[in-house]
Amino acid sequence: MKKMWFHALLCVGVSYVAGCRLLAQSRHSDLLATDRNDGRSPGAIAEVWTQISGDQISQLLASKDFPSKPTTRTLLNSLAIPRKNIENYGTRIRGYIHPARTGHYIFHISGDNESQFFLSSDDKPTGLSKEPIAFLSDKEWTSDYEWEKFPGQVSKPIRLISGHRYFFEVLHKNGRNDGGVAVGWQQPDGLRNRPIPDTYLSTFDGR
Ligand SMILES: [Ca+2]
Repeated sequence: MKKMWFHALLCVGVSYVAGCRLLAQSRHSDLLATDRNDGRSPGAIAEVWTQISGDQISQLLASKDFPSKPTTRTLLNSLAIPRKNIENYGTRIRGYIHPARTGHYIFHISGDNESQFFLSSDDKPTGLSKEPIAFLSDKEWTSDYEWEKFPGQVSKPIRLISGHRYFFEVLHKNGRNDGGVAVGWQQPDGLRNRPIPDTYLSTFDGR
């Protein structure tokens, strides 16, 4: 009987040490993610404005509280605002994208309702594309992470360079019922991250 208890305690002890190792490994991964972002904070900032009616982004932009007084500001760990059970809100997400490889990337957007993804040619807001490179109109909507329902959801291939960072902006407006927005990409080797995780994102440090 004593022997059984000894084995049981030994097993608990070994599991505890293994668990600590796993924890240490995951902390190490976090550090690597920070390194990839040049020491900057991983993630992207989502700003949400509530109590604005309509399906159109123009209705968010026309609000007296846009852009200076968002209702909430949240750090995202992936490029997604999952469907929320609230009506009549608008979203702006900004940050930098850090491609791990040089080559052509294809971006995808899902959303409900009008959703737009703008990408800069460099790390400045002034380099943002005039038109969204992937979008849903105010008459269109998808489920969460439904990426290929409408042609505008998929961008043309865009060449990005490893080691550079690119500023981006997502605009989104939900009218009636619930709705959210998300952005994913296909990397040059065909690997898809949908939505894009914070490993490839860092927060915007300007205004
Ligand atoms: Ca909706």
